[in-house]
Order: sequence, then structure tokens, then C-alpha cells
Amino acid sequence: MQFSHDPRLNDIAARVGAGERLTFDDGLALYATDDLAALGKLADSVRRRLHDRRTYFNVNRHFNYTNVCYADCKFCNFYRTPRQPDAYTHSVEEALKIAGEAVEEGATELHIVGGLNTKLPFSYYTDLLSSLKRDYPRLHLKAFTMVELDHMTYFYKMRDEDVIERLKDAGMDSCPGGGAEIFREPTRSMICAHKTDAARWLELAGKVHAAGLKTNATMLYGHVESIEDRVDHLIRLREQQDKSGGFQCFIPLAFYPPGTQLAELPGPSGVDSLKTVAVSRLLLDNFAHVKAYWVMLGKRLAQVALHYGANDLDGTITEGGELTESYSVEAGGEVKMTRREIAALIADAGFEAVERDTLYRPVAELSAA
Ligand code: V47
Repeated sequence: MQFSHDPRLNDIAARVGAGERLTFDDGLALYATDDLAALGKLADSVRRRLHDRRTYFNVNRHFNYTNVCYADCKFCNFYRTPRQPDAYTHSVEEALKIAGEAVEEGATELHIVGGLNTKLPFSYYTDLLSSLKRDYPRLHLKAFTMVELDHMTYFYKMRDEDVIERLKDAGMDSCPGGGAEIFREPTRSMICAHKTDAARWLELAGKVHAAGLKTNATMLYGHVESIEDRVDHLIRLREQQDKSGGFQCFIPLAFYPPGTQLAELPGPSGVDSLKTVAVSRLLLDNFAHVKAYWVMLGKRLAQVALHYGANDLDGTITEGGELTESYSVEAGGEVKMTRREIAALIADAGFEAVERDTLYRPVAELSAA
């Protein structure tokens, strides 16, 4: 029996089997196929070669230090202008309180991101990190996207290397993958004209890697972008990974339109999300991990995505992130699962749940439990 009724998929499958790198045109062909099951099977074969049945999650919490932002991204329903009544900036004390609760609940990671807020001095970021590290030395601080780092270099007129080094000295352990959105122009300018451009995002990721820290990478899909934009995005990430090697995980982010300037759009379908996970797994041959971010996909589709190339569900995300809550309605408004619930979700999908820390080291307690 043929692998697929789609001859192009058969050809690509043979080359994936031989360990060959796929091209831009292959990416388009993968998206174009009507054989979703075969596409999933192909991505799953790569996922199983890399990870077998292991599926990772962590116990984490989000902390969004400010929602004040000047970037005015069309896809964002989280940001506020400084004068809006619900604009906020959290104090270091508030951060410590949230971190304390997180540690109490077994969190190994605090995911820290916020808006581009011109009212904050650089010392706000270093104080935040050093206070958290002082009180919770074992909590991994996954902090600041390349867009926040770019804002800091520009706004405080500091060298890239100095910003990275000072944040690292203060306690930044790694960086999350946000702000990548869609790299290709003119799409990027259509959705986030005032944001760090693609070359700069990639340059900063390279510099963070050179400083010895890992980062993640994302792609926001299902808005105004084309399939060519998506494949271009994935290939640029793959090229950067060839150069600097510090990306741990790729996270496709399904656009959630309500409340945004693009609210009239439908957002991606379930089939589109599964295809995007599978194509990402197949094109990103130098990324170890692909995440099915359950907060945006919803728990049920995230389970299916584990069969389409994803090997990580992200974390328990025990509340506390206003940004996360703003787009979590897709998951029934939930931003919280217990360790037991997320492990059960993975087991129910037919995989072996492994609690990891941010650097993908298994957390021993779970296997003992
Ligand atoms: O950059 C904003 C996206 C990102 C919407 O590194 C939206 O482990 C959907 O990057 N609908 C931030 N998405 C979140 C992020 C992330 C999440 C989880 C894990 C990691 C990681 C990173 O969220 C933004 C943007 O691309 N976003 N608004 C929206 N309406």
C-alpha cells in the first residue's frame, strides 16, 4: 500500500526517511496536501524517532509585569495605553508574592513577559530578576522576549551584549519565544508595524545564544498571513538555529481574534492547526521540541496535536498571567491544570508524560510519585 494518495507527499516521505532536509517548496506542498492523516503520520515518525512516546510538560506560572505597551499590535487584546483605567505595572513585591505561590505549588519556572513600557527604568528589570533570584534561587526565570530586549537596548541606549549580560547577571536564565509573530514583510508591518523587525529578532536570539542562554521561538498563525509567509518563517528560524543553535522549542501560536483589531477574522481551523504543527516538525529538523500549546489549542486539540509531531504541552500555568488569560478562551477560559491533570491528558492521548524543567531535564519527583 502506498503511504499516501498524494504523490508529492510520498516523495517527501521518502526524503524524510533518508534524513534529507526539506525545502521551501516542500513546505508549501505539505501545507497543500489533502491527506491530513498521512501528513500527521510523517510528522509523528520524526517525533517518535526523536522522543519515542515521551511527552513533556512543566509546572510553571506566568507573570506579566505590565500591560502598558506602545507597540499597538493588531492581534493583541492585552496591551493598554498608560491612561486607560485598567493599565497596570506590578511592583517587585507583587512579583515575589506570585513567585512564592508558584513555588509553593511546585513550579520550577516563572515565565515573565510584559509590554513595552517607557515609564520603567532599566533597574526595574534587574531589580525584578535579582529579587526573585534572591528569594527563590531554584525557580528558573524564563524572562523577556527578543522584542523586550530590543526595546531595552533602544530605550536605555545600551549595547545588546550589555543588556543581555546585565539581565543574565541579575537572574535571567533563558528567554521565551514570543514576539516572532510572522517575520516576512509586508505581513509583519500589517500586523505589528512598530515592533522589532525580523532581522533584529533573529540577531538578538543569536546574541542571547552566544551569551550561553537558551531561548524559544514562536509563530503566530491564522490571521492575515499566507502559507508562503509561514514556510518562510520556519525556514528563517531553521537558518538561525544552524548559526546559533540555542533554540530549544518551537511553539506555533493559534491566533485568537476576539477583542483585537482583527476581531472579524475567524482564526485558524483545527485542521490548519494540526497541519501547522506537522509542517513545523518536518521543516524544523534542527529543533528538538515542538510544543502543542494547550492554552491556545484547547486541551482536546492539543492531545491530537501530540500525534501530529508535537512532543510538549507547555505547563500547568497556574493562573497569574493576564496576557495568557486574554487569549485562553479557546481552552474554555482555563489557564490552569494540576500536574496530575496534565499528566493524565498526555497518558489519555497514548503517550508517556515526563515532567521537565525549563531545560528539558526530567524532574525526578514525578517518576517517584
Ligand atoms: O508574541 C498575542 C501571541 C505571544 C494573541 O516560549 C496571541 O515557552 C493568539 O510567546 N491570539 C506571547 N496569540 C506568548 C508566547 C509564549 C506562550 C507560551 C510559551 C512560550 C514559550 C511563549 O502570544 C505573542 C503573540 O505572538 N499572541 N495575542 C492572540 N490574540
